[in-house]
Order: sequence, then C-alpha cells, then structure tokens
Amino acid sequence: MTVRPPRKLLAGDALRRAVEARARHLGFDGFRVTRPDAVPALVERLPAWLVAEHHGGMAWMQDRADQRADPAALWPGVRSVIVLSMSYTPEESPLEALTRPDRGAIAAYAQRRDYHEVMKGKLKELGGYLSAKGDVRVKVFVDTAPVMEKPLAEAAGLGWQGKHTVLVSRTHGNWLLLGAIYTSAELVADEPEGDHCGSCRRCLDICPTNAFPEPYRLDARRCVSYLTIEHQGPIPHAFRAAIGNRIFGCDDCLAVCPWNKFAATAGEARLAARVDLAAPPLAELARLDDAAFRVRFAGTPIKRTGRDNFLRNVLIAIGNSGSAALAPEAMRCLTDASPLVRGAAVWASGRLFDGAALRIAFARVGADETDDAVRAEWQNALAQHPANPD
Ligand code: B12
Ligand code: SF4
Ligand code: SF4
Repeated sequence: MTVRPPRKLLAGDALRRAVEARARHLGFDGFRVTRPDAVPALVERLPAWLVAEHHGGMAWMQDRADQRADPAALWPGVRSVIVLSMSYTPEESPLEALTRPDRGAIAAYAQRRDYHEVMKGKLKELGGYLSAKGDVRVKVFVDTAPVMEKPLAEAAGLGWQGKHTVLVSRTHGNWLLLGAIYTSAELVADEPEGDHCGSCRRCLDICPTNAFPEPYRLDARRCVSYLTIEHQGPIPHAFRAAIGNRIFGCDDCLAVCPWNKFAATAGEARLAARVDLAAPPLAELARLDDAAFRVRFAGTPIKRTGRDNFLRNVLIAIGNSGSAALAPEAMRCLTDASPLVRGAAVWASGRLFDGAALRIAFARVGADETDDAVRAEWQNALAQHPANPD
C-alpha cells in the first residue's frame, strides 16, 4: 500500500502568487483582489439607478438587487473577491463600420466567441486550482450572476469606471471583459485605481442617442446596446434613426477613449474576431431564417438574442441605409411570420419606398394585417407619405 504525502497547502501571499501565475497562464490579462465590502456606495447607487428606471426592461437587474450591491449578501462566506480581465482590442476602429450603410455594425465583443463561455471555463479552472491549493471555498461569476463587476474591478485596481461607466485601464484601454471569483480565502487586497478621465468627455459627446444623463451615469433605455440586445418588442421610434446601421450593440463611446492607445491588439486566441462578422451585408442578414441564423451565429453572443430580434435590428438598419437596392429586402420581410419583423419591415419600407410604392405594398400585404402593433406601424408609415399632401 502506498501512503500519499499530505497535500501542501498554501495561504496568504504564497497562495495569491500561485493563483495569479495560474491566471496569467490561463490567458487572463488582469488579476486583482479586493475586499467584499470595498464599495459601500453600491448599496445606494444601484437602487438609485433602478428607481430612476434606467435599467429599462432588464427586470433581472432588480431581482436580488441587495445581493448585487453587496457581495456578502450573495454569499456570507466571501472574504476576498478576485477580479479578472481579458482583453479583446479590435484591430480596426469600430467606427469604420458605421461608414458603410449597406452593412451591419456589430459590437467588437460580439464578433467573436461568446466571452461567457470562454471566461467561465477558465474561471472554473482557476477557482478549482485556488480551492485545491488553499483548501478554501470559491464561487465563479461572469456577467450573469448578481455581481457588480465594474465597481469591484475599480476597487481592486484593475482600472477605473470612466465617464461612460465602463472600466478603463491604463494598460489595456476599455477593451476588457470582466469576471470575478468570490472566495473564503483571506487574500491580500490591492489598492483601488484613481480616475484618469480628467476634463475629457469624448465618450459623452459621441453617444448617438444621448444616453448619459450626466457623466458616470447611463440611462440604458436610451443606449443602442440595450435597444439592440436587451430590449424586447419594437424599438421605440424616437431612437430608430439614431441607431444607424448598428445591428448588435454599440462601441461608439468605447472607440473614442484616448486610453485605448495603450491597448495591445493580441489577446486570448479563443476570443479572436471572426472575419465574417466584421461588417456583414444587410441584404444577406435579412434573409436568415431561424435555422440559418443559428448556424451563422453559433457560439457568439448574437445567438442568444434570437432570430426575430436580430432581424428587427437588421431592418432598422435597412431603413436607415438610404439604399434603394435594399428596398426588396424590406419588401420581402413585410410578410415574415414574426409580427416584430413585419413591423420593422414596414418602418424600413416607409423610409425607402416612395408614397405610391408604399400604398401598393399596403394594398397587397398590409390591408389584411391582424397584429395591432404592425397595423400601427402601417398607419404611421402611410401618414409620412400622404396621398394628397395638399
Ligand atoms: C446591465 C449591463 C449592461 C446594460 C447597462 C450598462 C450599464 N452601464 O449599466 C447595457 C445593456 C446598456 C450594457 C451595455 C454594454 N455593456 Co454591459 N453589462 C451589464 C451588466 C450585466 C451589469 C452592469 C451594472 O451593474 N449596471 C448597473 C449600474 C448602476 O452600474 P454601473 O454602470 O457600475 O453604475 C455606476 C455608476 O452609475 C456609478 N455612479 C452613479 N452615480 C455616480 C456619481 C459619480 C460622481 C460617480 C463617480 C459614479 C457614479 O455608480 C454605479 C455603481 O458603480 C455587466 C456585467 C456585470 N454583472 O457587472 C455588463 C458589463 C458592464 N457590460 C460590458 C460591456 C462590454 C458592455 C458594452 C460595451 C457592450 C457593447 N459594445 O454593446 C456596452 C457598453 C455601454 C456602456 N456605456 O455602459 C462589460 C464591461 C467591461 C468593462 N471594461 O467595464 C461588462 C462588465 C460585462 C463583462 N463581464 O465583461 N451592459
Ligand atoms: S454604447 Fe453607444 S448608445 Fe450606449 S452609451 Fe455608448 S455610445 Fe451611447
Ligand atoms: S473617453 Fe475620456 S471621459 Fe470617456 S472614459 Fe475615456 S478618458 Fe474618460
């Protein structure tokens, strides 16, 4: 019988060093530690954001808000919070895609494998390592749990929350994705990073929908990222023109941050961008049925939004394209099985067709419409093209 030597456990500094080395090996660019009670202001700031209804339809932000604002309320056993970042700096400025109205602009983070998948696997591995080396308990989070990753990352010194509210780092700019590990281990905490925005307000000024009521505060209901990814149902009319050709997310406020000049382009290989998602032709996307949508966006964050929401966005972009060549795509979608898609197609048709063509289309496919929201879209589009303007 062989007797195994007792497992050598690590603690304190030695444990932290070992876990940090492992995190680098796994491809994390940033590794910092903070205390669970490092951001007491969250207990007031999150409810203030929710009371102002800046979360829009993201009801899940309200669920378990007490746990979101306080790590110890989520898990009383937490003693340290490890915050990790992974860089995804785009090769080309995301603003370039906005100059091609017949193509769709997709946010840089979504042009690649879903970071939830990529980071979750690595966080689990790192958590397992920490747990075994220190004989401690761990819980890993990326995005979906009630955890406020940005303020925790700021408290841990990974960067600071810029005026656009996203975490900016002096070494990686704002092209960073975040994840967190809560642990029962007592690890030495890092110092927070100070704010380096100074008098700059580039991110605030470029926002196409005026989504910042003030610096450091975002009204998600106005944000293109929210409207194209999270919002269910028709996109409010007030924002459709400003959305332009952004069909999934928005990078404008991130793209202009001057700290990006320090960001290195090489990142985790599994987060490499897919060339076919850089600026896909709108005409191609408008033809996707459910099966083709799933195949095309397999493994990316886009898949989760579903075909109908995505087509809704594509049709808004088609309506904004000013391209007569795209009018047949809008026309075809007027008879789509989804009322959400039909409604957006009516709006796009109203923007691309002349009055006579719109009335012909209405007589052919719109007059029998049964869905109230789509009927309202028709009324609105026809009202923009009165038969007798006098
Ligand atoms: C909900 C959410 C959204 C919402 C709302 C965004 C928001 N700013 O809250 C929407 C759908 C709009 C969104 C969009 C995006 N998101 Co998002 N989102 C989240 C999520 C799930 C929660 C964020 C949250 O807690 N919001 C609640 C508000 C209240 O928190 P806050 O922004 O920190 O608000 C602070 C300020 O208001 C501040 N504050 C209030 N008053 C005052 C006053 C002063 C003086 C000061 C200094 C501060 C201050 O205090 C609050 C608390 O710190 C996180 C993941 C997570 N679990 O953390 C990802 C996350 C924030 N998103 C991320 C990304 C990448 C994006 C997009 C870039 C995607 C895209 N390209 O389309 C955009 C960026 C838009 C933007 N400018 O924020 C990353 C950001 C990484 C980073 N470097 O920070 C995260 C962390 C996901 C991840 N795991 O990597 N997102
Ligand atoms: S992501 Fe776009 S719409 Fe949202 S706040 Fe930034 S610039 Fe404005
Ligand atoms: S663009 Fe300017 S104000 Fe906005 S986060 Fe970057 S440094 Fe701060």
